Amino acid sequence: MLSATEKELIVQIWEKMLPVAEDIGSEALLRMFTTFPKTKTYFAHLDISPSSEHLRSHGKKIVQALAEGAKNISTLTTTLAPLSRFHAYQLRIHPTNFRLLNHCLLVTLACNMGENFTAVAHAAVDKFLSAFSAVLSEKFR
Ligand code: HNI
Repeated sequence: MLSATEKELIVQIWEKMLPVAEDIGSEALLRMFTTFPKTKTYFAHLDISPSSEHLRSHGKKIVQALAEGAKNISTLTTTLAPLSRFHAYQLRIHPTNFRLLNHCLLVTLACNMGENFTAVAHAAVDKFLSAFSAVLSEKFR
């Protein structure tokens, strides 16, 4: 579980990412599509080419959702309930895919935060993304 220090760090990191949400989110998605091409099947209805409007706007939504979740870590299950139902029932996203995006989000943060992406930040973000994804994928059957 996240310590109080880790929770504070998570909020700071995602607040810092908000002004560049499109860049961070789209880079993580592009990494996911390139490294794990099967994930593209869920986005067949969108133009996910590098720097496309769809890719950038979707990437922004992901970072904004994470930043919002970071501020409400103790109530993720309730705040994310609509998004969880959407991913499980409408989109039918298999839970394994969340680990793939989480990995790409970590790599993207590491590339963009440089020395500020310390081992402590790495561990805190990894725990947060795991908790976030567990809620998004828990309703999948
Ligand atoms: Ni996800 C839509 C956030 C993981 C495929 N996703 C969203 C939306 C948000 C979001 C926010 C927009 C909802 C809306 O418009 O009401 N997704 C997140 C977050 C994570 C995540 C925060 C994990 C950290 N999504 C995934 C994964 C996949 C995925 C792992 C598939 C590999 N998401 C989608 C698809 C959509 C989507 C597909 C719909 C896109 C569209 O606009 O049609």
